Amino acid sequence: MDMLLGLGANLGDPAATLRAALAALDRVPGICVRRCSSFYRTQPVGYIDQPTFTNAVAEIETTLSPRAVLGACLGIEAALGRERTFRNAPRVVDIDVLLADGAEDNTAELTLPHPRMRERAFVLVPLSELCPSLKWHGYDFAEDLKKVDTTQIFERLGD
Ligand code: PH2
Ligand code: MG
Ligand code: MG
Repeated sequence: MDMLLGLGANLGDPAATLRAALAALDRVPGICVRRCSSFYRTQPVGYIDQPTFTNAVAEIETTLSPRAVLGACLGIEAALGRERTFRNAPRVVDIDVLLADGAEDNTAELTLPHPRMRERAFVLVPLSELCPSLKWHGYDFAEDLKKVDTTQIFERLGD
């Protein structure tokens, strides 16, 4: 099954941490990281008074369920030093499950597609780099991208 993950970081060395997170994901049995977008420097959304973020979207192939992948993501966040304080707070790394092939989910732990991804330039811009014309269960992410404020994307950093 293919899944898309959103990665974000704004404490420490964000680019190095995103690379470490991708390597750690690839080491999880049953997860293979296929591709990752460029890294983008982005304006904080939600809670504004915090450092600039570095964001990316990665495509994985996995034999695991979305919830098991989420569990792996949370474990990697903790191993890389994430501390949870308040919602939208600065973080060493955040790894979100955005979409899973064919799977919808709506539980307290995990909602798929990610409920806020369609309004977030920091997700849609890297997503469109990987999958320029992705449609999913009636959603059209290229159309969503036209509606968001892409001035929140300051810079494409390569990877
Ligand atoms: N993540 C959030 C809230 N706000 N802003 C940017 N630019 N990038 C993020 O990854 C991000 C955010 C909640 O997870
Ligand atoms: Mg998260
Ligand atoms: Mg998040």
